[in-house]
Amino acid sequence: PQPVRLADYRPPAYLIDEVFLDFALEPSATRVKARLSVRRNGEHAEPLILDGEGLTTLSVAIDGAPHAYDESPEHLTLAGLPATFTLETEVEIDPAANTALMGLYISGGRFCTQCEAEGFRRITWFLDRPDVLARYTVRMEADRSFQRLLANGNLIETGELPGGRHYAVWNDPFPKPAYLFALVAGELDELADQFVTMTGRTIDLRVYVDPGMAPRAAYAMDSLKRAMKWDEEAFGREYDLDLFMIVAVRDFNFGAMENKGLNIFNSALLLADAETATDVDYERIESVVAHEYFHNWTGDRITCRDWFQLCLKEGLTVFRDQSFSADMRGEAVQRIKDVKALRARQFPEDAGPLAHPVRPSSYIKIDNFYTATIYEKGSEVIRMLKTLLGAQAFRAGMDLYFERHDGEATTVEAFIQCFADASGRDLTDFFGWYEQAGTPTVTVGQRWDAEAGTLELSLSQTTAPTPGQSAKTALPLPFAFGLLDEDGTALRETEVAVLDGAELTIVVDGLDRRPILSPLRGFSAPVNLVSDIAPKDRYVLLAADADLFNRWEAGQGLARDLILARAAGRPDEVAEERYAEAVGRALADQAAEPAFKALILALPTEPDLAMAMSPADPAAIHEARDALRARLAVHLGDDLRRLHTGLADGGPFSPDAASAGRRALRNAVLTLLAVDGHAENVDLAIRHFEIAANMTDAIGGLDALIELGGASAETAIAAFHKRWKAEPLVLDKWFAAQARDASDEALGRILALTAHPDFDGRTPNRLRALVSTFANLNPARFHDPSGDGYRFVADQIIATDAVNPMTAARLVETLGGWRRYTPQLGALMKAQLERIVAVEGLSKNVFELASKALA
Ligand code: DPP
Ligand code: ZN
Repeated sequence: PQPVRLADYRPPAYLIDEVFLDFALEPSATRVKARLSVRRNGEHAEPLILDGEGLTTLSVAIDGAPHAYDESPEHLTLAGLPATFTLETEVEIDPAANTALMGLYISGGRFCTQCEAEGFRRITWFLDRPDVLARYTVRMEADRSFQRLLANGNLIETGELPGGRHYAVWNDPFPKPAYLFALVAGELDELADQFVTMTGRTIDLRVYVDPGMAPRAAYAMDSLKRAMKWDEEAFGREYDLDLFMIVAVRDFNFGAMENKGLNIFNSALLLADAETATDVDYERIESVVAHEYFHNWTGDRITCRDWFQLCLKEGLTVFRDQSFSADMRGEAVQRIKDVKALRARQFPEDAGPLAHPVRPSSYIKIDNFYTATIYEKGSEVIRMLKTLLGAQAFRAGMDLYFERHDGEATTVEAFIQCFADASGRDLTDFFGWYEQAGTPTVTVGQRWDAEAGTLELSLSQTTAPTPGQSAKTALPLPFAFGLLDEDGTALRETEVAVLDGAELTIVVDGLDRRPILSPLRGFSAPVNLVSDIAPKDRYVLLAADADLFNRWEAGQGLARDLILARAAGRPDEVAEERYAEAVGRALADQAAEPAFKALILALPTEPDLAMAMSPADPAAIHEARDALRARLAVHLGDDLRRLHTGLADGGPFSPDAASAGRRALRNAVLTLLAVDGHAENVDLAIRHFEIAANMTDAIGGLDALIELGGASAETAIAAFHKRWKAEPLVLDKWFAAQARDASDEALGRILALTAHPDFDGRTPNRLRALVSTFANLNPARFHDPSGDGYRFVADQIIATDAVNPMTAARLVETLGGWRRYTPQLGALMKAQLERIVAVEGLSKNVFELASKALA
């Protein structure tokens, strides 16, 4: 397959201004008539080349008369065209057979669509590229059993038809690219509400869900209203249509999709109640509902010129949703969670064969670039921009962007130019963050001159080569830091220095005591930090840093060094005791929030540790990490059990951040105790599970019992299944809990779960619950020395590729880091990648990632 390159971008040869679509919906044979008002773009005699995939063409006419055309599997070519004309086509498609879940498909007996990135071409012949913006009118008819007929924009007309059929006509007044088209038809319950905007307009809000599920949409609706309000206050953005709809479907490749006026959600990210959803689910629902809503301005009103600009809408919208979540749930806790996610997913990507810039310059399948780099690192870049410019100039730049580019399909350059113009700053070097892949390493050295009372900080940065980019340049980055004394008293408040070259020296004077450096506060730049801060100083930071992120970071750094020393065969028991005592003090801190303490209590994850060990030995990491957990569990045992009891909450469930924080801490305590099979801990876990009044506690209990193993684990697994077998979203959690089982004997059982009658790999949620959870969150068993874990994931990739290439490709990255592991493991991983690329008829999606992972 040939890559597409940014350098080859050309404006479209034709533009489409108006689209009229008429759908005769039938599950296995849907007819789609399209009437397009087409206009030649400039003076030329080029043909019109339309995109299509899997379409059966029935007719083609120009201005009402049949017209000759050339048809290939992916293109329809028309020559000899006037400057403006109407093109009419009719095609037939088979939604029932659409297992790739791109284009028009059926989920749970309902028609729904997914068109980003290139799914619209599976519906009709079109210029399926984001820089072709058109106004859409959509008529659809179907059997009346497909009760609701929904599309983008405003409902214009509905009516009955003979033969038990009905129809609806929708019009979307805002020009949009085809990837934002959506259609839904089927039986759905409705949750209705309203929102009054800042200018006093009343917007009708509708959430559509499976029959009987409307009560579970309440939290999504509440999140939506808060997001609408927040976008007005934080960015001055008001909603534009009179109606905003969200539909939940079970089978979905993404988490959710921002189609204009008609967002479509994976039901896992929409439905919640106390019994069936965890606090983590609530948190994600809040942030994803906000994310898709925020796309209305950053994505829909202003869209991408081409798919290389994906971060223009995604990085920016993630930054917006993270800012929203910080305001809803607390800045420090949110920041820690965001950085944990960045390190878990983006740092390994940036350090491996699939590393790419935030704005890539070539791709084979754009579907493969919905990555942590585009999203999470893309957001970090915007965060740095805000830190560098200050909140006011940042807002001015955003305002200018909305004013200047509303209604356009634009580029990252144009976006950054708005900030340069609004602030008067030269952002040429900053643009390097979009073009250079790899995580910079920032090294900070200190020289303390007691006599002079000065601290000299020397900062330097380097970035290791990444595929296709051997030479790297230094990128400007904000380095926020503060100083404390040995008692934890602040000597200097946070200051932001700019490391805008390879090196920078900062001198702080007027210090009357030896300062302790609190570096990179709030994780002010997405870098790996290397510092010479001594453990005793890190304990001061852990206890007293005014920057809560750095308090957490100090604890993580201490734990990481202890675990890695153990993994290397050099355990330091005295230091481990000291760490356990410090964690005990942090837990006793009355001023700290439970949500924060829960984060303090969690040791660095195994994948995180693997990034810090070269070559990585997952078995040694797992064992060493458990040894430190055991030390904490034993050392703090009584305190932890008391805390567990004290945090028990008898009142009614509330998903608010404070209540969720208490549950998080109580479950973190249980997680820690589960490493120690002491009878008291087993009893505690059994009770925790049995009396759980919400899903957060039920899953916490189930995880703990599975880790403790034995008969009580079997009982819990069976009881959970019995109770929840009719609830697909909860059953996903049952699969995931078992996929996380790291015990030595677990592998056989996990692999056998694909044969369970409830396992269906065609449902992406179920597949991810088992296979992604296993590969990403169970490193001890995924990296089992037998290689069976790798083989299992490869089997699933190959099997899934035949039905849903996009979802299959998402699993390839789990094998991509093979060079970072011990030679024995690396060879086994590589062998599976080789097996994958050798498969005949492999999709472009999987081929691109697997072959790059091997290169
Ligand atoms: N639905 C995906 C997202 O919102 C792709 N746009 O990020
Ligand atoms: Zn998005």
